[in-house]
Amino acid sequence: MKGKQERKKRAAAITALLVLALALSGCGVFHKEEAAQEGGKVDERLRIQESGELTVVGFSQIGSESVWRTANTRSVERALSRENGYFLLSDNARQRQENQIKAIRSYISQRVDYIVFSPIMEEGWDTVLEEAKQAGIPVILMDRMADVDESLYTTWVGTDMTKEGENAARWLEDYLKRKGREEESVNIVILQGTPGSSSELGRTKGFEDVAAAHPNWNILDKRTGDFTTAKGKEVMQQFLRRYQDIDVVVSQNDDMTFGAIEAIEEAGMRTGAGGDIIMISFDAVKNALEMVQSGKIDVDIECNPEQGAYIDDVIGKLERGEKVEKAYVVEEKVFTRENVGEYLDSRSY
Ligand code: GYE
Repeated sequence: MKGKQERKKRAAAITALLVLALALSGCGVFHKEEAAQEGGKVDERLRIQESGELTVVGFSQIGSESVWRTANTRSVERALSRENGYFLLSDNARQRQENQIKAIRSYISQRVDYIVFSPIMEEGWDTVLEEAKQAGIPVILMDRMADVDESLYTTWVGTDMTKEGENAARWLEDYLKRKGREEESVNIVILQGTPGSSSELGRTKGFEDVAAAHPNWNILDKRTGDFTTAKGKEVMQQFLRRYQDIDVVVSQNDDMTFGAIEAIEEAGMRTGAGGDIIMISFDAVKNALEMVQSGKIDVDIECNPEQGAYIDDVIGKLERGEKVEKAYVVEEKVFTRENVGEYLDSRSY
């Protein structure tokens, strides 16, 4: 992989280009102040790239749609800090794929050392990742996957979303059995995440694969709440209007769960232990774990957002010319009222 020497050579070429660009931008195209500010940032990056003292990483994050996402962004920022030897360029795509593609293109043109990004959905990345490959910039996928040829990325760090979906269904199997309800017919609705994202696809598939073995589990409906509280609430209201007898809500993240619980309570019902509707959630952020403890959420399938340290580790290996795996799967748990107590205090997000 790229060592400091090669980086320096590349930096010299970029300096020449940028001097030209800055000279052109000085020709009355930008306001003076903006140009000076931009110039300042560019100058700093250039100086860093030239000295080779820090590893320059371009990070494209999906957005800030959920508590999980914010924790994930922080984890990356913490791990790829200056003290750890990084110069981090970040972009928040506000849940739009075209913004992510734009950010990645800009990282390519800035000749960063690595691109780290979490693909909002699986499809649609071939062209831009081919461009990164042509430019010789290693791409590290984080959290969600891209449906592309393996040669278009160096490695992926994330969680096993299909297993998360399966774990949700296994918990339900077990729960119904314990309550002696395994023969009863059970009506289920699914609040899905962003359509076509790995988290939506995996969690839906994992759950449905297990559900297929239970002819008495009726999946009444599944619709997207886009991983947000507001949409989760809206979609839950639609479900409640349409279906009289919902037994189980499978909500593919905690933020949608918060919205769904509001909708259910406003309709005069209760979720969780002793309530009317069984509530299954994913992510396991602190607020949700508190609801597991108080009994409003029956089970929360953890998805671990602390992926920054893995990224730092992978980059370290690449910098030393060591081989990396094609995939790193982050470990996670399943939280119920029985075990949540021991984890709640240490939860930082
Ligand atoms: O569950 C959700 C977030 O891709 C695992 O994205 C991630 C999901 C997470 O917005 O809260």
